[in-house]
Order: sequence, then structure tokens, then C-alpha cells
Amino acid sequence: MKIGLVGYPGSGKSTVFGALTGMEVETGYGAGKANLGVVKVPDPRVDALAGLYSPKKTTYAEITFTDLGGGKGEGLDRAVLNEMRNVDALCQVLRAFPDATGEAGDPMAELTGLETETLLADLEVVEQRVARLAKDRSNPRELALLERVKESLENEQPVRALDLSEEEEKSLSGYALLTGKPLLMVLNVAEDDVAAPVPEDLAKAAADRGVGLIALSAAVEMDIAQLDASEQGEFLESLGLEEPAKNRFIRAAFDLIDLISMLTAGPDECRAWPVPRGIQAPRAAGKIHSDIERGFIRAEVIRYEDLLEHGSEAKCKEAGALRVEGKDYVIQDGDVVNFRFNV
Ligand SMILES: Nc1nc2c(ncn2[C@@H]2O[C@H](COP(=O)(O)OP(=O)(O)O)[C@@H](O)[C@H]2O)c(=O)[nH]1
Ligand SMILES: [Mg+2]
Repeated sequence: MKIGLVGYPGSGKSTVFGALTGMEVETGYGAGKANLGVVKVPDPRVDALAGLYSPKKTTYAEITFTDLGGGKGEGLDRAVLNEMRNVDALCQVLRAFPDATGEAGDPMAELTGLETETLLADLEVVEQRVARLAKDRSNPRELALLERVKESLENEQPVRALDLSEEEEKSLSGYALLTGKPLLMVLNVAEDDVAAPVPEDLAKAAADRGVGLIALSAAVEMDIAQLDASEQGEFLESLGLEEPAKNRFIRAAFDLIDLISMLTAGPDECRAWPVPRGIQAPRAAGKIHSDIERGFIRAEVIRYEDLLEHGSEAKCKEAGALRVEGKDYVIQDGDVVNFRFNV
């Protein structure tokens, strides 16, 4: 799963990327080719399970972020718009801090600016396809769907706002429409504003669009990332923060791509496995190993909360908190699973 950081030059994409990944990145005007970095998804449930089992290994879910850069002039260049097609979700960084010349940011203009550019890019793709389908009449159903999408785009409505069936989403997926991708806004604020509420107009703009909005200061997050754990607490307190905004941001990005966490726990390893929402037990088992999927017998499932409450698998069994589920079982977020299988 890959999440693309997008936004206008100077909005702070490369700084956000550096803060997220702890990688050394080049920031500033004109810098920033597509950087790729793998990030662990902070999960207090995994921490608590590790506290219970003291495992040899603790493993968090991971997502990949990529800093897509942002063109050199006013708009986003075509190469960047094309790169955006290859990611599963987008995070737009909005500049809300004064730049080097002291000029204030205009995050609302950046938000609507990118929106317009992506609407136009999608419209171009859809118009071409509609023209072709109208001519050769090869696929009237797809034509009808694309005409609906076209009308929506012309009314400045993103594809993500359309109420599409699973089948319709599938037939659009090949077009990799930008306004159909899940979107999260990242308001990159000045150091002094980290504890301030999000400006109302932006909060409303995000809510109207049904997209998430998170405020952070990339520069501050970068500083935090460079401190060791003992210094971090004090620094956060001095800023009026409970935890690095980075953690909240990564979790929100993880939620964006509609994955849930299946958990496994034991003395060897405590681990979160990212799986698609709605996945059935055997396929989820296949994420761990294909042999377990092939030889699937049953899943023994304990709710994470129950395992913590009772303290062990055996106690959960006694308390009736261990369920035995078959191949039709749909994995839920926070299920601690033990698969039984034939080898
Ligand atoms: N004061 C301040 N400067 C920032 C912040 N985030 C980024 N910058 C600076 O803004 C400039 C542009 O940031 P950069 O990450 O390169 O933006 P990009 O073009 O979107 O990749 C750099 O000089 C950064 O150091 C922030 O939160 N506060
Ligand atoms: Mg950059």
C-alpha cells in the first residue's frame, strides 16, 4: 500500500516525508525527487500484547509513503499528476506557515488549486474514453458510467463523492482517476501554532468534502524525530502536545486505505497484519503463509480487549472468550487470531 504526499512546491512535503520516515531528505525549492520510505504504523495494541508476552520480536503494520515532489512553477506538472495515478491514496500537504520571505501561507487556495487540477486531469481522461466508446459502441454500460462520472467532474464533484457500486468502482479502477483516490489533508502549520485549533474555514472545507484533516508542524515533527525517547516527552509537553502528531497522521493514513489490523500474539512474535476490511479467515491466513491458507482448518479468535483482560489464551478459553471460527468468518479489526491448519 503506497501513499503519495502531494502539494505545491514549498508546502513541506519533503519535510513531512523526512519526519515520517526518519530519512535524510533534501528540502527546499526544486528539491525532492520521488522519495520512497516504509513507515511503521504505531499501534498501542501491539505494544500491550508485547507487554503480555515479552516476545522475541514485535512487528507493526507498515505503509509506504512517497514524496511525489510538486513541479517547479505555479501548478503541479504533468509528471507529478501522472505519478499520482500510481498510489493508493493521497495526502495533500498545505502550507500554513510563512515562507522564507515571510509570506503567509494560503492553504485554502492550495486545497482548491489541487482540486481543480485533479478534476481537470480526470476530465481529460474520461472525455477521451467517452469519445472512443461513443464511437465504437463496444461497451454501453461502461459508457453510461463514464458519462455519469464526466457530468460529476464537470460539476466540480470529485469521483470519490459519487455513490458507486463495487462493480462500478472495479470498472473505473483501470483509469486510476485522481479524484477517486482517498484523500487526507495535512495542514503544515508554523511552530507556534502546533497546539492551536484548525482554522474554521479549512475544517469546514474538509468536512464538506468528506476528507480528513490533520494539523502538524513538519519542522517540529522533524525535531521530535531526532530526539531520543526520554527527551521527547519533555519536548512534547513544552509544546502542549500529548504525542508526536506524526503518530496520529500515520494512523489516519492507514485508515484511509481501508485496511484493518489482524493481530497475532505469542512468545515468538506479537504482530499486526494489515488486511483488507471484509477479508475472510482463510485469505487472511494466507497473508501469514500460503501453507496456512491451503491447509486452513479453523481460526481461534480472541478479541484483543479480552486477551488483555484475562491475561492469557488459556484464561480466555476458561472464560468462554475464545471463539472457534470457520472459513466463512470475516476478520475484524483487533481480532487476535491463531490459525489451525493441515500441513
Ligand atoms: N517554519 C517552518 N518551515 C517549514 C515547515 N515545513 C517545511 N518548512 C520549510 O519550508 C521549505 C520547503 O519545505 P519542503 O519540505 O522542501 O517543501 P516541498 O517543496 O513541499 O517538498 C523548507 O525550507 C523547509 O525547511 C514548518 O512546519 N515550519
Ligand atoms: Mg520537496
